[in-house]
Amino acid sequence: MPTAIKSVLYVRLPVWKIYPGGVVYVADFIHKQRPDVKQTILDLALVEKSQRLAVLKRYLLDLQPDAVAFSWRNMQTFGPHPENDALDVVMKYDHSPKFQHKFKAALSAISIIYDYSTTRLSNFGFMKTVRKMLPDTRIIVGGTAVSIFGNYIIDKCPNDTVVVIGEGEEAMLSIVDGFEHKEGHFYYKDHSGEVEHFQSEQEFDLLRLTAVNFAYISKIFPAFKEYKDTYIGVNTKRGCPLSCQFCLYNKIEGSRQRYRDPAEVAKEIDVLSKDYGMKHIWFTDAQFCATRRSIKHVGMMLDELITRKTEIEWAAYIRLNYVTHDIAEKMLATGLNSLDLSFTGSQEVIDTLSLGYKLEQQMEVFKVIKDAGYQNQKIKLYIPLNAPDETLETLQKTIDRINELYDIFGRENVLPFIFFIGIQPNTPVEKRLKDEGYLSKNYNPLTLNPFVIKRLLYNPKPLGRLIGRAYLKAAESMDETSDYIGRATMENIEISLKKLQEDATTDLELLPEYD
Ligand code: B12
Ligand code: SF4
Repeated sequence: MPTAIKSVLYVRLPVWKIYPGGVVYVADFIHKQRPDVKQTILDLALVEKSQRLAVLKRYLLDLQPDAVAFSWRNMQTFGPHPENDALDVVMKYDHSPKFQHKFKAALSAISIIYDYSTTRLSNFGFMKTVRKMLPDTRIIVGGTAVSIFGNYIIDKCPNDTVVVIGEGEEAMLSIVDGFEHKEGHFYYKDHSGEVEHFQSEQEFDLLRLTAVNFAYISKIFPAFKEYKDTYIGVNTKRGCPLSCQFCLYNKIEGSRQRYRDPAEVAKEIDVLSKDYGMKHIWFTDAQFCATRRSIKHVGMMLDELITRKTEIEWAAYIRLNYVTHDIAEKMLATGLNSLDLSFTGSQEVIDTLSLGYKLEQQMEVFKVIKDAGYQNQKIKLYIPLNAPDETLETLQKTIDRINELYDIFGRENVLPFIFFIGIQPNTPVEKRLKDEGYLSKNYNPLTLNPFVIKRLLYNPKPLGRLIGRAYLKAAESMDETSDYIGRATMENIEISLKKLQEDATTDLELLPEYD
């Protein structure tokens, strides 16, 4: 007879402090379906590194849970940008003409990789500790890292572990119910170490995800209040039907967009704001405005927030194509704090990356947002600089478009993020770069080899050098009075492009060293 689980300890594995939205949704769903199950959330992101193992052991001894459910968010975090040290390290190592800079960068790289590998080992160590202290407890591991690297993780887990891929609600419910009637998508390593792979036909119906009961959550997760002044993740939908070449969100969440009830989403946010003083919301949808249909849903949800007079500031990954004047007004009225979007100023690069929109239309929508009551919100441009097929001409086009955005919104409000394509497993761009020989056919995406890791941040020659040196020059001149590093980098690129034009050459080797 399968034994139903009576108690679950959720352990959120360490990350840089960020609200653990995934675990909260899973625990809330289980509580609504099986209110008798006793649940506790331990968030190791909030525990000193040196104390984590001891705290976990104490929880295991005190609670003796029937199941320990780990949530693993990040595993391969190399998607650096100007607010992340790793970008500086890679740039200096690859493009600084100064030996001492390269040497220091190499040392920093060793320490970043050491940290990266020890975090991974210690996470598996936590699972082994559970197995040792509580041999009959079922171990479950879920979260985005697991959704991407599930078969690697199942290999390293102790026996009797379920590794849940993608959404956790249904899989967790079937585990809690005794794991006889299986649901969701998972790998199960049984008591003898044999691995079973299961994927149910049905996708989770998001209408079942009603507003989180935060009164319950704050009881089982007392550290919840420590997130008061951070961005709280709220899901309004899951899935993305688009297929941008570098992206795997559509694989993590599925390609069919499914929606929550807009009134339930608004209620969730209203409670966060009014009862818990949590006023910063990040809509953690893979894409907040992907399609015409999803824009309607966004509109309904924003209407609900307006009716409730909910006071928040919010952000999300936003595509502009379908944003109308009416939607823009609602976005601004409900507290849009920044516009975070992928941006390139060249239709050629948009098409190469299959981003699926027209640049001209996107530029028009920027003006619509300006006219709809824009008030100095930041415009954050995640620029896939030096993407495959980028040329001197496409770079110049991007600079021209950014200059247009400075004119529309004011230079100080536009933040070009120097962002490169991070090559991710099973994406079209990965396939292309394997076919072209840039990556070896059997490279390991979780390698600790710094030279392969560096290649996964796609910034190849010859433009890589021009961009790298423009960035380093900008970084070197930074002080509190300086321009934002992304803007300064784009300006340096523009200066280099002008120089090439004056010299009537496309030979990048002829550019002077930056110092
Ligand atoms: C929104 C988002 C952000 C926002 C987050 C805002 C916020 N306050 O929450 C911002 C922009 C800040 C951000 C930053 C970063 N992010 Co991010 N982000 C996402 C995104 C799009 C959604 C994550 C999310 O919250 N989803 C909604 C919640 C409800 O879902 P969930 O957490 O996945 O939980 C579900 C399942 O995973 C599962 N589950 C989770 N835990 C458990 C536990 C158990 C036991 C079970 C059964 C199931 C389960 O069930 C949950 C409900 O169904 C994902 C991509 C994606 N589409 O998933 C990337 C993603 C998570 N990010 C990623 C990365 C790398 C980062 C950064 C490191 C980037 C960088 N270099 O700076 C930083 C790190 C931030 C940090 N402190 O850790 C990676 C992580 C995986 C990896 N490659 O290692 C992802 C997958 C994107 C990618 N390209 O690979 N991110
Ligand atoms: S729209 Fe966003 S989430 Fe969807 S495939 Fe493109 S990059 Fe990924």
